[in-house]
Amino acid sequence: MKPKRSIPALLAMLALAAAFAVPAFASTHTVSVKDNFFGKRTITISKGSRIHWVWRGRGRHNVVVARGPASFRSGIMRHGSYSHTFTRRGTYQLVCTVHAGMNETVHVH
Ligand SMILES: [Cu+2]
Repeated sequence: MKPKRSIPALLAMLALAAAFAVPAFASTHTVSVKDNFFGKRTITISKGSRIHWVWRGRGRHNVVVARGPASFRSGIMRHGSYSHTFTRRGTYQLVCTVHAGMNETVHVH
């Protein structure tokens, strides 16, 4: 019979594993959509991570891939949120098609 590890020892091992693994962990990042800019102009995330855009302005905006390894597009909205999970590495140039110059760069590594 294998010896049982104590709970504290297991937790310590998990904490150690997490400390090393965190940069590669998929996670969710929230970005505000405001008038007329994205709350984060540049964001770097891990492959498999999700960005959750939350509309916090008064105007109508959308989130659209202008250039990138994959394309997606939210509706043009005044309220609400939109999410996308990035499953391909690379650089995504995102724009709001309603407002010239309203853009965001996402680096997925
Ligand atoms: Cu806009």
